[in-house]
Amino acid sequence: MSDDALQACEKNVGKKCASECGRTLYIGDVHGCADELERMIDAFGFVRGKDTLYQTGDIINKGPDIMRSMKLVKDCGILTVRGNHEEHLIRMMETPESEWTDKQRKRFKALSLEEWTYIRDTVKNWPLWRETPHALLVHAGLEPGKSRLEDMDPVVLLSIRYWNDKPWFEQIKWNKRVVFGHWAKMGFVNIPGFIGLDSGCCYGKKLTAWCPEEDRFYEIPAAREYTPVKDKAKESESAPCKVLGDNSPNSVPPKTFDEIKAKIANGEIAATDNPEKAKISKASPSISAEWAGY
Ligand SMILES: [Mn+2]
Repeated sequence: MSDDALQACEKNVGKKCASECGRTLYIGDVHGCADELERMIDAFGFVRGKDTLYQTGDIINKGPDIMRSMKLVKDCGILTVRGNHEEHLIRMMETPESEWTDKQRKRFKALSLEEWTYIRDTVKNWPLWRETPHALLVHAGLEPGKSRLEDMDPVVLLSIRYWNDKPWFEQIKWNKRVVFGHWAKMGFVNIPGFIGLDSGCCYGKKLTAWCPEEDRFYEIPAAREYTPVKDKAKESESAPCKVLGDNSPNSVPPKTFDEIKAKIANGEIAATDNPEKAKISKASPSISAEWAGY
């Protein structure tokens, strides 16, 4: 920084001076990849008390070091939003253990009850979205057809990818840039009005971040593949169908993820009399399948 700029900056102490004095970094989905998160913060040259860090949610699960990721969030004052994984944890801990799925049981074994309780109590305070100076920050995306965030279903904000078979961001006009994560398979997105930062670090790809002041993206390659990319269809082949109260003796449980999505799309297993929920099921069966336990 030039001397003049520095002086101007010092005169402005207490005023907004972000472009000279502080920078901002928006970081994608971490999923327990604490090494890569730490290297990202170093690569950016984060200065405590001066720079601001944001993150797209999904700090927990999948990767090797969930507690250390949580600690970095706390120690660096990272401003996060809630991801679907954090939301699932909150809801799971409100559910009796006897009702947990095998997948939930397996995930829970990664840490102690005390650790999960600490995480749950922390992530409960994470908002579904943040209005920041440069963008609207949200975990997955926005619900097409609605203009107010308050009117959007939280489940959609946390889980949307496709909506009527097209990416959600092709169906949204927003008055501000939207920064999101969640969609590792789509990967890095940088189109006018939208920045998608989940580049699949836990799948051995990379952690991506955006600095608006420098108009620059940062990338940290994953040290290794921490978790395999799962084939949801295969995974659900033997999964019992516990979808939304379908206990009729003649019901045949769906065998594949596509089958589940199809059944939800044509209303067979999305037993809901809530028209808003029914609309979501139709436009994005994956969202309903995920929240029904798949
Ligand atoms: Mn997610």
